[in-house]
Amino acid sequence: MRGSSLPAGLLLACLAASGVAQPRTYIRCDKPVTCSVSYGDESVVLEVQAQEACDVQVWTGFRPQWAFLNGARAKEGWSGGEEGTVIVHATTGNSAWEFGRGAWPLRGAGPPAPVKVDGRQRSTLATTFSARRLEAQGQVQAPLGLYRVTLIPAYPLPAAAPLPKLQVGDTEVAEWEDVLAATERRCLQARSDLLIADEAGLRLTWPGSFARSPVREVLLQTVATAAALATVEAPDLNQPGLIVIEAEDFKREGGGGPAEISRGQHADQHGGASVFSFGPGAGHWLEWEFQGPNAGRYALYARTATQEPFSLRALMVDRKTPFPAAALLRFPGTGGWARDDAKQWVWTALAGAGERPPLDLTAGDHRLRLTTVGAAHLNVDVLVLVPAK
Ligand SMILES: [Ca+2]
Repeated sequence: MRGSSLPAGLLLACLAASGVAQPRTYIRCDKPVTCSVSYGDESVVLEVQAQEACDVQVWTGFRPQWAFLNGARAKEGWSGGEEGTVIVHATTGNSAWEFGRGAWPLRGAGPPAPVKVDGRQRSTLATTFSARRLEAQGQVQAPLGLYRVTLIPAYPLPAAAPLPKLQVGDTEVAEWEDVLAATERRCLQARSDLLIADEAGLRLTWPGSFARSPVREVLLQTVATAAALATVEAPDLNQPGLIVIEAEDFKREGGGGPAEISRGQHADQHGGASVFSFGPGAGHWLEWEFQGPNAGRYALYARTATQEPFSLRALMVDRKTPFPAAALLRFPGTGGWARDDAKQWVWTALAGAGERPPLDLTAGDHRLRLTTVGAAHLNVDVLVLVPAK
């Protein structure tokens, strides 16, 4: 429960707090003073702004077993008052008091939190504890890729405990899934995988007052690394059995946009048009439909252009990731947007080359989707499915 900030003056505060049946005197002082009080489960924080030395009586509801003044242990400067209250001997100026019971809470620098990437410790987060939260900060280096982020608590978390927020680069994780780790220890897993581009700052904020650090370790597990797609020769679009999907004929889009269709504003467009403004927002997706006349294995090629150093997309076929590397395809920078220079269009093989197997397709209707990962535009002219040898 958070109390109110009270104005200076002779102060007799009777706050009807939520969940408390009877109005109660929370703070009392016989001198002009400004106070605020907030209540945790086992602790009370009192902030005082006094124009002259005075005694402030505050309701705690328990006899304190420990006290902090401005973040340092305070054995003096306070005494027990009437039952369930404490009297603070406030000096002139600002002071922040904290009273609690149970184990002494951590304050100031605490034990660092290890960060592991695929099982190996790569860095630590420097932790600082205050009356209201744990904050931990650091950097981690990891190859450009998508990572699953898991927070392993140091001890079982009470069901009602507030959950942490973790900032990884520019992305904040505030939604966690409660999962059972291999060690049978319950842990928190970010609901969506995060992109890390070589190096990212990590910042963990966990509300609460802690007697010991709740963080055992932060785990990053590689979901997909972004191997660059090599440019390839243009496929022969006249060969039999090819399925040509014009990018501009996408059937659906979501997660951002809208994508724009260029009809003649770009160089050498196949089918007379191409897509631009695909991205830049993460999550923007385009979906195409096509018919596989024959069941079989197909390589997938794309003709794209981007002035960015690279542009990342996830590929899905029939709403599924066809192979792990499809979760992060790294389209190469082509030196421009191909507005005037047709050489800025390049072909890459999204499936059926390198570590990326061909797509196994049945005869009939299929959906193909590209989703923006990160934040870089990609111009797309045409996608082609070529029967794999
Ligand atoms: Ca086209």
